[in-house]
This record gives sequence, structure tokens and C-alpha cells, in this order.
Amino acid sequence: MTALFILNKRAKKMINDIPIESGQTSYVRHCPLGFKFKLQDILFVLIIICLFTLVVPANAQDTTPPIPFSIIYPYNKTELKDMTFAWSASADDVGIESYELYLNNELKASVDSSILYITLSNPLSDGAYTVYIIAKDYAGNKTKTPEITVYANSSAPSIKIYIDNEEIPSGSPIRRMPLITVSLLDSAGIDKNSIKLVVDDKIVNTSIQAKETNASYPSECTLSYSVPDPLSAGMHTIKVEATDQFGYRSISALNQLEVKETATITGFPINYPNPFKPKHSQATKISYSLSNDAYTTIYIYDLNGQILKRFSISPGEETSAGVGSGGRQGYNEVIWDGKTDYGNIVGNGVYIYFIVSAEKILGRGQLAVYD
Ligand SMILES: [Ca+2]
Ligand SMILES: [Ca+2]
Repeated sequence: MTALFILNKRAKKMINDIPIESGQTSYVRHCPLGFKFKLQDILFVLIIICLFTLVVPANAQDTTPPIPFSIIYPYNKTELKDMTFAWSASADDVGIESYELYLNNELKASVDSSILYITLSNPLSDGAYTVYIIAKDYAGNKTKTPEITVYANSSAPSIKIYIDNEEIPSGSPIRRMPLITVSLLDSAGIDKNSIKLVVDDKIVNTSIQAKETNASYPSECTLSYSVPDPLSAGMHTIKVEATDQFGYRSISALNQLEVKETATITGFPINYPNPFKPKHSQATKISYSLSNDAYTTIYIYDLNGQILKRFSISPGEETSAGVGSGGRQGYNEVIWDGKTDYGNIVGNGVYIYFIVSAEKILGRGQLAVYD
């Protein structure tokens, strides 16, 4: 401001110092550099300088922000389709310089004060966005609109179905009482009430856990359902449906999931050597023949009825020696080194094992340890 004042003074002095030549009209003066000016030109320059010195300091001193205004389109919580944002006009004592559009606190675009809308050229990636507009006056004072939340949304929820914690394709074998877990994602929010788990055309009741526990439309949900009664042998279907909060619907299904006939053991299981000496690094081998591939579990108990060791075997697994490792149709071998689930070698005594599949005991036997 001081600099402008000095400049203004100097300009006036320079004009006064310019001599009027004799014989010329009084309207034309010669400046020392040889340029000629008319008096009205000089007056015009003076007026501009005065205006400049008046207006600029006024801006610099202005601390009043633009008057409050608000976003008029889109509305709060709507699905953003055309990427256009519009707002009411603000006003200011020294004038609005520009409006700025912020999405999730990031400056996205700005326009000068004559324009009251912005259309983004590219669609936004799916999700929720906090939106506000800032009006800026010529002195840099700012006023922000109230924030609104809008959703970019182009796709239906993604659904993943897990059977016994594994993602399996249609046509896979399953246990008779599998654990079904489902994970659902939609960044624009899932309608919790729309989620349906259907097992063999029957909707089952299950509780839904949402990532954002209090949200009406959470972005992530999971559900888990442990089939309570054994499924019959044969083919089964598991289907999940869900829509997002704007009605985009997804359906995901696993078909032809096969529950095999309950396996049986042909003859009796054999264990050898018996007794065995685990403290002398001797293991025993339990062998048996299954009628078909099946999830199989072997439990080893002591005579007090405590489970010491458990083998969980998937259908069809093979040992490195090329025989069934416990759940394959035909001959299977399971090796026990005499260690419990906690890694301790059991003491001398008698132990009992059970071979179990689909909640049925297929066979049993006795083992003795004599170290
Ligand atoms: Ca102002
Ligand atoms: Ca969606």
C-alpha cells in the first residue's frame, strides 16, 4: 500500500514536471523521454492509479467472508449419475473471485464467480463422497457450504461364498454339515435387509455382521451358517442374493455340490506295530479301506475318555507313498508317532481310536504303548 502511494505521488510529480512548449496547445505536453500526451490521457492514468490505490487496500483489509450459500444439486445421500454439482449464489462486499468444489476434502475443480455449477468429465469410482463448495472473495476470505454425502455407484454388491472356509467351484464335493460363510462388498452401501442365503431353495435364517455396525447401508457384510442337520446324499445348491442401497442386485450360486453317500469301512481297521515304542522313535500305522472318498477324522482317546490326538483328513487325499491318507476311496494309511496334539509323547498304556465320517463312527481299535 505504501509502495502504491509513493508510485502515485511520483506519477503526479512527473506529469507536473513536464514542460509546456511555447506555440503548442495547452492540451499537449512533452514528457522528458520525448513521448507526447494529451491531458485527458494523463487524467485517465491518474484515475486508474487512484482507483487502484483505493480498491486494492480495501480488498487487503477485507475480512468479511462471502455470505452463506448451499449446494442445491445433488441432494444428500443420492446416487450421483451425471457428475454435476450446482449451488446457490453467494455474495460478498469486495466480490466473489471463485467457487471451489471439494470431494472427500480434496479440491476437485473450480470456476469463476459467474458460474454456479461444475460437471466432472470422468465418472468417480464407486463409493461415498463428502461434498462441499467454497466461495472465495478477492481478499481470500472463504465460506463453505454445509457438507452433503453422495454415492458414485455403477455395480451390484460382490458376493463370495466359502464352504468350510474355502472358495470352491460348483460341482465340488461338500461335507454333510458344512460351514457356509459369505462375504459381501459394495462401496455404495449394502441393503442389509436384502441379503438372503438360500440352501436348496429354502431361505435360512442367519445373523449378518456389518463392518460399520451402526450404518443402515454398510459397505461390508459377512454371514456365517453352520448347516445344523446333515444334508442328504446327492446334489445341493447354495445361493446368496443381495442389493445395494440403490437397488443394484447380485445373485451368486454354487450348484451341483455333492454330498457323497456315507462312507463305510470294508472289514476292520488294523494297527501295526501294536504295541509300539514312540519314545524310541517307533510309530504305529492305522490302515483301513473306505467305500468312497469322504471327510474323515481319527480321534485317539486315553482310557479316561480324553481326546489326545485328532487327524482331520480331506476326501481323496493321498500320502507321499501314493496311498490314501485317510479319506480316499480304497486303501488308506494313517501314521501316529505317539504324540498328542500338543506335541507330547504319550506314556505307556492302552489307547482307543475312532475313525469318524459324517458324524458316524466307521471303525475303532485299540493301541498299546510299551516303551
Ligand atoms: Ca469479503
Ligand atoms: Ca453398488
